Amino acid sequence: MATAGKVIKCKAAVIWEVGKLPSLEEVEVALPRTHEIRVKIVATGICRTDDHVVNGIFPNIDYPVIVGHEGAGIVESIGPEVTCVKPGDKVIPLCLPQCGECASCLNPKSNCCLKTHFCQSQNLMPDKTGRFTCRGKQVYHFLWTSTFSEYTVMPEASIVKIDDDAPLEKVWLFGCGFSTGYGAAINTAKVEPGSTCAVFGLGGVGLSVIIGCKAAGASRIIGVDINKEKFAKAKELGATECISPNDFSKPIHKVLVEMTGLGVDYSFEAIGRIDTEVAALASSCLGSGTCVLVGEPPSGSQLAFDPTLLLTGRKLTGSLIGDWKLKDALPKLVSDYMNKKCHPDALISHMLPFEKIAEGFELLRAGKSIRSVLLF
Ligand code: COD
Ligand code: ZN
Ligand code: ZN
Repeated sequence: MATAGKVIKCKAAVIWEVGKLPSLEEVEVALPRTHEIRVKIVATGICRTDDHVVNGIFPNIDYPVIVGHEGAGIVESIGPEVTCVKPGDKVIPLCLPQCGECASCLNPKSNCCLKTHFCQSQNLMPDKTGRFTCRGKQVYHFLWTSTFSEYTVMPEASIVKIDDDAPLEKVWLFGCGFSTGYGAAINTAKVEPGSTCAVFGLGGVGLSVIIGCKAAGASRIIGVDINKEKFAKAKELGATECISPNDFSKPIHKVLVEMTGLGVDYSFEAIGRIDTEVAALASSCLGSGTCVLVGEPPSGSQLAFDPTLLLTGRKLTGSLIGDWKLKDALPKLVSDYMNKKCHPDALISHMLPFEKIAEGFELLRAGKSIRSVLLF
């Protein structure tokens, strides 16, 4: 492409400091170095995690930063020794890397690559230098994706080629929200046909859990959210009932236990709060229930609960990006989408030009959107 080998000037949204919404800027994007790829982002969604960085509750972030981790685009150019993609390929950036070499990547039971931000910083490229500058200042990367920039750079561990015919304005959903929730149900919980499920939080991630529970054949799926405006979509996607904790004087876990006898077979927390994590655990069935934590509470949080909840046979586990090894899984998920085997499109509530990113954040904060997609 004509831009290959040159520094690119393009639009991006920069969070200059905690508490400030991403501001539209012109940034410079340097050339990709060895084992790096520069990508033209076509579409990117806004996830609550991006807002967590705005609010300073995501751990170990350096500011100014360009966030965005649900995106899809086209390879613009590649650095030396890149073999996994070529210019022109359609790709999805991976918010959870798969380096293919670390102990986790070599362990078939783990997707928690040791290059993820849980193990080391992803605020700069692996060689500890950045590719973004704005107004003469270095701007940091986020999760090696930074999809709120028209052009972005990522290492080979954080990118995967997808089907040439995939619609980029749709399949960005597989970069986080849909894969995270859907995988929590089918990979982590392994929901069984005829089972009962409760899903706490009916945002894009919780709704994707519902899609997964339904696909797995659950017979009863109870959505839990304080925002009743989320109920219609949850029911459209497979929830059989929806309840709001605000409608009951007793704790919500007691309501769920009464509704189901001994509690649900599978409960999921897709909010990222300590109190709802404990409520989800206490809602799961005595003797055999499984509770899956999907949301990540603010950094430094500690979970406290009565251990007899576990001694009496409940299992508590967590799910990171749906337990997928993303580089292996996403091409298949995208081809399932192309073959109409899964339908996350209903999660896209708003389509906006990239310049309206602030409106996208406002819709998320007001509880009016599920996923807003920003188009470059
Ligand atoms: N009780 C019930 N519902 C609640 C409560 C409450 N006390 N508080 C909020 N809710 C509801 C909101 O009304 C909303 O409908 C829903 O919970 C949350 O939805 P969103 O749209 O804000 O969030 P999502 O679906 O985009 O993301 C949720 C996550 C849990 C993934 C996110 O917040 C998170 O914890 N991210 C970090 C974990 C991670 O890394 N995940 C993968 C990459 S994002
Ligand atoms: Zn996300
Ligand atoms: Zn790895």
